[in-house]
Amino acid sequence: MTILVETHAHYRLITLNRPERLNALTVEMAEALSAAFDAAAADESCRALLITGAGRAFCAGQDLTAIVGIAPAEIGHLLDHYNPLIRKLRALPMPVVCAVNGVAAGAGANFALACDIVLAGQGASFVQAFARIGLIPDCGGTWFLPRLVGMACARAIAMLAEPLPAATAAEWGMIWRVVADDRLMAEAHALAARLAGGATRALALTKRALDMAETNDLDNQLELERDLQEEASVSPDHAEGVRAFLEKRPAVFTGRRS
Ligand code: LHQ
Repeated sequence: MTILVETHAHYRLITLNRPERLNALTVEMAEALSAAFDAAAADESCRALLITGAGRAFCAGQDLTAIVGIAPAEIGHLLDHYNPLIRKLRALPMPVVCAVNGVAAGAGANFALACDIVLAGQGASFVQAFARIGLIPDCGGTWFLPRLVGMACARAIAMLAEPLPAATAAEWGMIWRVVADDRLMAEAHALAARLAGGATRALALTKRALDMAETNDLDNQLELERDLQEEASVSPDHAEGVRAFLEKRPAVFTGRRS
């Protein structure tokens, strides 16, 4: 199995599972991930996702042994299998946590950056390996990187293709936090569980609003916030949140979408 899916209370753990190849991506794996995202989106009781890698790496990007023999002009078409994944991940109606447990290279690095909250172990690193093999950063890399770290750092990260240690990635704002390697999964599970207990509809709409802010001007963003706030305000979790505040007790959110 190229991925493993484990169900926890209100969230799912997806583990990239080709450790002997540092979890390098194949079309089969992309299809399995796509099906796992669809299943999560269709299940109202799934209120967060946690993604990590098996073994010592997070993901080494495209499996380079799988592109041997493919006509160069066809290689771009491989992205027809990966681009839908990035789109699906961004559109998932729940927060996605990524626990980067080791090296994240090429498309593997950008797959991590596409997630909502990225935690990394101290020993993890991010490598935009593409330049080393005469390719350009894909899977959203050229979009995510400048937005996360600014154009000056994005250019150097993309063109030099040097491993960026997790601590530097956090310092530069590329990821949320670095934790000790032996604490990574405990912290990541705690974060996923906490998000899964949140007001899921509001979190999904927050994700959408922040994504739209990347391209909207302020006027359009204000309009969007009004529309999305209307959607959030009719959710049962909004009513519960206000009730809990007035009754001076912790809110118990259900994540029900209506
Ligand atoms: C691998 C891989 C790998 C196969 C390690 N494939 N076996 C491009 C094309 C078209 C469309 C779709 O999108 C893309 C996007 C991309 O992702 S292009 C970028 C592809 N990725 C890379 O160029 C990274 C290649 N890997 C590396 O640079 C290193 O392996 C890293 C820095 C990830 C880790 O280095 P080490 O920790 O020193 O490990 P290693 O190199 O010894 O790798 C361990 C094994 O994993 C080894 O196999 P072996 O049989 O010798 O034990 C590697 O061959 C294999 N492996 N990455 N992408």
